[in-house]
Amino acid sequence: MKPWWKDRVAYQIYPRSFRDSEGPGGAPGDGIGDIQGIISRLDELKSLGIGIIWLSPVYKSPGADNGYDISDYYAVDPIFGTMADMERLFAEAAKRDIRIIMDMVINHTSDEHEWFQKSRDPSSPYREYYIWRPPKPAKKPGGKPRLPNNWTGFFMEDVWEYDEKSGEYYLHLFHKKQPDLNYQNPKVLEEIKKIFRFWLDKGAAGFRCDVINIIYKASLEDGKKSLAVRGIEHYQSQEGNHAVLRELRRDVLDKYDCFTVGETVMVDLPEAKLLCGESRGELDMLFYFEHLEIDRRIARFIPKKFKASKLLEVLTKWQQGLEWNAVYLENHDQPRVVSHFGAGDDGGKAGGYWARSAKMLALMELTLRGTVFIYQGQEIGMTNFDFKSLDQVKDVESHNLDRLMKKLHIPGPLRWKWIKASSRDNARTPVQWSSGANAGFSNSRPWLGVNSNYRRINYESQKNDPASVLNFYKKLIALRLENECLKSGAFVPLYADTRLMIYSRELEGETWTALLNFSGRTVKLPFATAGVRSAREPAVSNTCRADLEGKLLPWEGALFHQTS
Ligand code: ISL
Repeated sequence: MKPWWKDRVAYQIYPRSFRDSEGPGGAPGDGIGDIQGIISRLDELKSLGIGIIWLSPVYKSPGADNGYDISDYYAVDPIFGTMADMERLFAEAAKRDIRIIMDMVINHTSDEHEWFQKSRDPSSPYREYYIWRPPKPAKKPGGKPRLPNNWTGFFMEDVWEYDEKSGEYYLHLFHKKQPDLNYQNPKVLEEIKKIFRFWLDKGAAGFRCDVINIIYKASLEDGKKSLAVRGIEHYQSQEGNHAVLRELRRDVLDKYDCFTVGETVMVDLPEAKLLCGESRGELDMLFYFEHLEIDRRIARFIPKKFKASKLLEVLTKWQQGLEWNAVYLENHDQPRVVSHFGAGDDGGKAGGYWARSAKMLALMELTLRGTVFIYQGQEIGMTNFDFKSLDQVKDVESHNLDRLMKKLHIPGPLRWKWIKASSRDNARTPVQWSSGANAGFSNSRPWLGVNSNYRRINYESQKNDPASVLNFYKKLIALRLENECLKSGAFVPLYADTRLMIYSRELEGETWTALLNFSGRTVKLPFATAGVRSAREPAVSNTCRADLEGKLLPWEGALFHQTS
């Protein structure tokens, strides 16, 4: 039987920026989104057609990495609400037939987690929960002791932090307040199983598993010289990592009606097949990054030229290569897609292309094969932040990147350009609900600046406009939900060049053909595809042109339907 999660569209909530509820009696909120705020917007998600919520972390956390540093997996952080609020959220979502998956961060905990605090004592049974090592002896007698190995981390920091109390270093692949757990110790996995069960029993329908392909450190030997994350060959998708995933599935997940989607860093297709092949019993699907990195160097940091042909090549590889895809264009770590692959904010100019390009990208995402994930604000075409200086940016990664670039003597304007293109705060500005104060996100000053375009780009103004980005998403989601071919039909690439992309989806004599222009120029169609030839008018179009006349207008997207 086809699992339920293949028949729904998912929506990611980054709670801090989704919606801040008011204090009692309308008193000012704290400017940080919360669980009550999510509950107050469930009807909007339902009307969009959402059937699954991926909830970014709401657990107790000191917030060094906005909740991806968990200090208590069994408690809700007071900034988001209480456990009773969480229970209400599960219940209210269930009433609307929306299932919630929790974000599970198990590569590391917060350094304020009780396990870590105890593990700082070398004689504690918790010592082996983390990865502690003494310094390496100095190269020459009398020289300085060295770090335990030469690895570099994901946040452009050293991966070893010295702890006075222990007299040793601990490993942290991310922030120093995120020490890595030790999966060579079977006790750690037993703790994780308990945590998984706890949330499944509360009503979770599964998990989004943070950096799940790098949790098992097979060895701590020096890494090969490389620009990006040195040492990764010692922990990326090691056999021990696969074994952990299989054990979690066998002992916990298989006993519930749930699914997992892994966030898998630097993953390639062969590795992905091992992680989520249906017969392997590990993950159900995964988030890869290659399609978002086609116009970036060094992961997402340095921009390079976009080519639609490259995007189609990468999409084809993954669409055809995996049994089932997690389809996404945005998340809380990535730039807004309308700024990344689209025309960006056009300043509200007459004839501007912000809305048209946002719709074209919606058309692409909702006609790919797999379970689609939409990130909060994407459905109204939210754009990258418009901050003017680094002190408005909160993302720890952006600050570390700036420090590193300064060390490398990269000039200020270039540093700022790269931070603007890569900062994770692009996606983290508060959701623009209305043109009111603080974009209707909160009745007090938000924790992170609101994009100044909120008066033009907001939910309220799009809700009743049939031509809005929001209503285009709604229409496409509804179409997809009732059409098996759009969900699971074969993906067939037909044509691409620098600007243009054409592909079809095919199932049992039914064909949908998508034609997409990724540029601000009119482009000639190179040929009339079968689907286009026989269907007179597009079934969906972001320009409403009935006849394409052999060309696509700037940022135009059209979808043709054909049955034989
Ligand atoms: O962002 C990336 C690729 O463009 C990767 O470096 C990777 O996705 C990311 O650093 C890992 O992300 C996840 O784990 C981090 C957390 O800060 C992110 O928010 C989370 O999505 C550590 O828990």
